[in-house]
Amino acid sequence: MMTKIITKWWPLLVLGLAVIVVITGLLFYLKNTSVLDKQQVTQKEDLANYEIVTIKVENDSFTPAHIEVKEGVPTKINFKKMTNLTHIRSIVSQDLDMFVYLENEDNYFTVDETLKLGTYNFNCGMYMTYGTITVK
Ligand SMILES: [Cu+2]
Repeated sequence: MMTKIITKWWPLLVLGLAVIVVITGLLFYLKNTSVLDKQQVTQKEDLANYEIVTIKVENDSFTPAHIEVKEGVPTKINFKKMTNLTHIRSIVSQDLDMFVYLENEDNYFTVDETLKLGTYNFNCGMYMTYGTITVK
């Protein structure tokens, strides 16, 4: 009697198990996906409490090539890549101990708040294209 019932219902039982496995897999997938989303959000640049100064990186120039930042004011410089057709791949400054690889359209560099008054040089990494940052 018992074996008869099992024989009759086992295809449904297998189907039920398969559905449970698929749903569990789907939940796992969704959970991992949302974790990824969260990581992307936390990686977003924090701009809220900073003064933002934008320097456009063009074919072989910086616009403007000279900027001023205020002493003691939290500042980020956005080296904004205007075109992919530029030889400038990074921004380098020995004065500022700075290396910014131009990976995205917006590339932020946080200016050290304790920088002394003065003018600091930066270049394209090949000493071809120059710019300056003055702290005043
Ligand atoms: Cu260069």
